[in-house]
Amino acid sequence: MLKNDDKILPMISDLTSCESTRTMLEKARKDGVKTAWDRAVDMKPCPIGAESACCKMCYMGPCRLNSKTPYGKVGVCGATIDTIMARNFARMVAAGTAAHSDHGLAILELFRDVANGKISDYTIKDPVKLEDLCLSLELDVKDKSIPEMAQALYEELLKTYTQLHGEIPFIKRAPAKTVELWRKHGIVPRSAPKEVMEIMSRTHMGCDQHYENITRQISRTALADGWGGSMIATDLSDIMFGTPSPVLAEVDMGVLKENMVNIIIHGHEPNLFESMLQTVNDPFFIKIAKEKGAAGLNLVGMCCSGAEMMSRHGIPHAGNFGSTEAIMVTGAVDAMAVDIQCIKQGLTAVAECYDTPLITTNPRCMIEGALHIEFDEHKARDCTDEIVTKAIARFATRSKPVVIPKKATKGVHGFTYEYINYMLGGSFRGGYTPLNDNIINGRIRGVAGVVGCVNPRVKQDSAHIALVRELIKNDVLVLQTGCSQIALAKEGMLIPEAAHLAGPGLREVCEAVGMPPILGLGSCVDNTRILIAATAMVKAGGLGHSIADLPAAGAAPEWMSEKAIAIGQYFVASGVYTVFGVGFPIVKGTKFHDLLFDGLEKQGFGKWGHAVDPIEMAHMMIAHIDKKRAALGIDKSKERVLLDMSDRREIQI
Ligand code: SF4
Ligand code: MSK
Repeated sequence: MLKNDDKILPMISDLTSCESTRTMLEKARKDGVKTAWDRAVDMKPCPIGAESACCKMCYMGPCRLNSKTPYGKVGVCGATIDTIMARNFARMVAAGTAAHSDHGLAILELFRDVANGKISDYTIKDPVKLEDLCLSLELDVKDKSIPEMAQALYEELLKTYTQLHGEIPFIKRAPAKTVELWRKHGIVPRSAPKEVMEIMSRTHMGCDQHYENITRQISRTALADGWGGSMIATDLSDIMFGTPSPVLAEVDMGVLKENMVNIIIHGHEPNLFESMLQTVNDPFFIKIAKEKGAAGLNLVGMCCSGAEMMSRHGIPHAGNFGSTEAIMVTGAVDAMAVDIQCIKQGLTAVAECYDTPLITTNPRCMIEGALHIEFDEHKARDCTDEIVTKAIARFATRSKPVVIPKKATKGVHGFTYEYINYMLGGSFRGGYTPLNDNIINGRIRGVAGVVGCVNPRVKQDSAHIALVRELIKNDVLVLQTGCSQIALAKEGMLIPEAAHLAGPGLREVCEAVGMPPILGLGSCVDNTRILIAATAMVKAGGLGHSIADLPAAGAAPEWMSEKAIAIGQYFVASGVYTVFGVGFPIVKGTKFHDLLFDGLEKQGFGKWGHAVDPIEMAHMMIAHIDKKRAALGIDKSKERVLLDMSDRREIQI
């Protein structure tokens, strides 16, 4: 067991709003186990690094500039604060784009092998979406079989990874005016690897040293994420594993069961989880678990692959990124298997304390001290069967006391662009017109995407919850993904009954449709569902001609990852005002800051915003929504006019 140092530790109630995580952090302190929150106390953020005012692009430095007097000094090579910050920001966007695009490529290759029959464990579950996607890319589907359509789609989408010139395929799905803006600024992505490579090359010492030019490449790269790698990951996963539709699911640590073998999957790619679902439903393994005294096998998710599986299959979810160490303190986790992204190295030490096997499964993500059992989709069950065997063995020899928080909150998850289309218009008249109409008539003030991580520098979940409450109270419909969605799910707010917390207009719409005022759309890669929903709003008419015209805004109040910065930038480049909490890795008052927070909007894009206080953040977003409503001429509520018969005769149709 690790020992707590003799120092004053923060109150656990100040660390997290999640009751279960709080209970586990108290136990962790008693058990002498350290988590990210303890390490955050020990690790004061470097104030210069926090604002990207340092450069280590070459060994004449590293050079540290003073963020108090940002123009008082330059690097040894002469690089200014704007060059240094833009290069650092660019590399964050490149890393985030690479992460999502790599995930997308893995899904694309899986899709190819499912289509050509080399992988038989998965199938094409949503042929309607397959055909729709082909049509949206103007592919010829006439007389084509499902495998033929899949092959054509694969070949088209492969351009997202191979093309050196031209435009990535999914650009065809964006509103024409938005694409026109991208073309005008020369930022339509060619392919994800090309854009990431170019960022790395342009940010090398002595290359691109104009923050405005670097910013163009930042946007181009981020667009390759949102309209490229991430979108491929979402849409092909839907085609293979099923497009989600609303499903009731439980969220929080109470989904663990003391008398069952508890297996947690944590990460981002859905394929490991899909195969695990087959293993835990295999009568052979259920029988073995029972022979060892368990009531059965209990598969639960965490983080984003958990959010995806919850959306598709209603699989219980145990908590977001912040709780992945804390959950092992229950002593009830018989195996935690991980794939890629947002997997803390600190998990190994906690796993060791509770004799929980921590199993890495992906060759792109090994962790020193974890057991590696490689997952290969061509023989997927080899890996998942072995993980379950290890979990059963751990259950049979459980030696640590088991303490499971009781809380598990039911909520409705699994909304998608497709389901919203159906929900608002029905099977035959599906469409976004009813949503637009309710925005135009002012019942719904606007739409907000509240997404992203949790971060031990912020009281876990607190900013997400406060922000979303304030938005819906002000008649803003909220779309959610990732760890943010899980925060609100634990709070019990992803249910239609939460409409009573909404303003009168939003409440009326929610009650009429029977929907929650907060729609959960899945994992962080599924933010692309928001892009497509925004596009559908533009195309439905009445709210302008580009995404930038919509009364909409986005936020990531507790962000931490480079992926979050890439997502933020692709929303900004697509036309959305995007507000981040915690801190912002740019020095205020600099030219680069002015460009991101103001100049981009003047060019026709969205822009960045920053606030730590969630209520302030909500009102920044609402003010922006109101500004867009005014620009559309829908800011004045129309008076109800009562017409008599002579008035009616005057109306010309
Ligand atoms: Fe310093 Fe310039 Fe080298 Fe950066 S590239 S470390 S600013 S000398
Ligand atoms: S897992 S990127 S902490 S949302 Fe997608 Fe959560 Fe952020 Fe990771």
